[in-house]
Amino acid sequence: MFRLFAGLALPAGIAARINIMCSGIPGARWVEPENLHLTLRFIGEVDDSAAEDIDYALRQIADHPFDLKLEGLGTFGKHGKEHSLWIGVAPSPELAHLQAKIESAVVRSGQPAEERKFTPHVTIARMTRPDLTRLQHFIEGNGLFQAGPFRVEQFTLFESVPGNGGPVYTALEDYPLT
Ligand code: 2AM
Repeated sequence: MFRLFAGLALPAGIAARINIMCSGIPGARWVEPENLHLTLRFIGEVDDSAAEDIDYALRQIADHPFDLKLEGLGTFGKHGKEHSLWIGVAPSPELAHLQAKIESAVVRSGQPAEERKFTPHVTIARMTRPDLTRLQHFIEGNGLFQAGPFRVEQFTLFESVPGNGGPVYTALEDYPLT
């Protein structure tokens, strides 16, 4: 069985810049720079045969490279129970287009459709009952964060493997955009 998702890896320089920012919230579990990514489609647990079908479907996607910019910060979770801190993405019709193609391909391969709206983001920390004052300071201090634009020339099928320090993401296959 594999726990899969399709996404974008970040350029190492941008991941390093994000990593420098990642401190100052007690209890936050910061994502290691090599694990920073943007999820395009969470797939979940599948067996070997389904993984092959997904890989085949993703290989059929034809799309163009495009530029993408990261900007801003946000959280998921109700006020007081924020559980996820993320960097946002500047509006990108090209990213939405690629995401829609990936969604169709994954469904064509036999997986159930994703019901939730696509909210592009790069999770930088996971939190349990964060110190709200420190979280607020972090967001105010880093809210103008921007990175890129950088060129997106491929997307990737990742495997998520649980580890002691949080999940580790391994790239299984890259799909070039040409
Ligand atoms: P997150 O960054 O917002 O936590 C690998 O786990 C990736 O898939 C992560 O980027 C995670 O999003 C996303 N993910 C994990 N579980 C998910 C789920 N049940 N539904 C949608 N996305 C999920």
